Amino acid sequence: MLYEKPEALKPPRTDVLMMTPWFAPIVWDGTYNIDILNAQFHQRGVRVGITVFAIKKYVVFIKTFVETAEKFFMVGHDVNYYVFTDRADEVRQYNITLPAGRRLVVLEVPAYKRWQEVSMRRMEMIRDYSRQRFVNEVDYLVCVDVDMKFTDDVGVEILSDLFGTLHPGFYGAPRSRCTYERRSQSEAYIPADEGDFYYAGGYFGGTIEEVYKLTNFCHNAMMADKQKNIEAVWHDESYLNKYFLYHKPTKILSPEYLWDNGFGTREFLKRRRFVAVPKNHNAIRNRREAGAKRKVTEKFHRS
Ligand code: 4GW
Ligand code: MN
Repeated sequence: MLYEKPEALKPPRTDVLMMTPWFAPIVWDGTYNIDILNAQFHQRGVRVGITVFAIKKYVVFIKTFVETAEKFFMVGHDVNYYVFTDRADEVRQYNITLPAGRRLVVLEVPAYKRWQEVSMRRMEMIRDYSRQRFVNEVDYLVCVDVDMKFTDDVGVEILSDLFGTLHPGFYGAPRSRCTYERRSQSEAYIPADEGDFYYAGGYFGGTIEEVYKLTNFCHNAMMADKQKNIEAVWHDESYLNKYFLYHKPTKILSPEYLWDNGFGTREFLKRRRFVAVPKNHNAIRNRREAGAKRKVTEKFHRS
């Protein structure tokens, strides 16, 4: 394999942080050589699982999600799509044919009534299936939102023991602007003078072992809060941020991996790999809950 020699005195990017103070790489375009990484991961015969939840009306997102993933996600590697849904028949109707080495697995799960719970219970379900099933089938899990589409390559450069993603609304924010849970009664509490980055709830992953530990922590913390009649301000995302503060990720994905075109363009953003699909709030979301959810939509624009 031929490629340019890395230069110890010439960093490939000087406009962005490429490494955390705990030596976890931050993945930006131009900082890695995908050919080297593909060779390494192929040699190990890596198997990747990607989990998404399509509960209630969110089944409409599955088709675009899978179709665009087939173009851009882990091309050339073995991939299992794990689709958690309460509408298995509708998911199976899409009847997408996948090439060898790639499978779509439909997992039937209950639909919780409150949207906050639909979002938060993802942690419990990923935890339970990690122990029962994923551990036997894949090496890494990538856990993402479904209201998204792939528009550029997402490959093995994202894989690591434990990875999180910089939230596209907060990559440059000081601690005071990060929307961590600030009430000390909550298990998700982060004091004002702590916090590394603000991580997105809609994109994390790692080995099955590490994802198990993460989801188990988050679910248990949510249950403890439920007993105390408190729910963290940004739901599963708040508990995830708490976990990552004290269990530092071994790799961090830049906002290239989780973008919303509502933000326009940025000079540092060389690629947009995975972008939000605009939602018609009244049609897609539970009408009665739509008002409450408006708050969450603002999350993308709250900085
Ligand atoms: C308000 O009525 C709702 S419904 C807010 C979220 C809802 C929802 C979310 C749902 O009805 N079904 C569902 O499967 N989800 C899953 O949770 C889906 O995978 C979605 O991507 C994830 C997080 O919700 P979201 O994408 O709406 O959250 P944001 O606005 O932060 O991207
Ligand atoms: Mn989403």
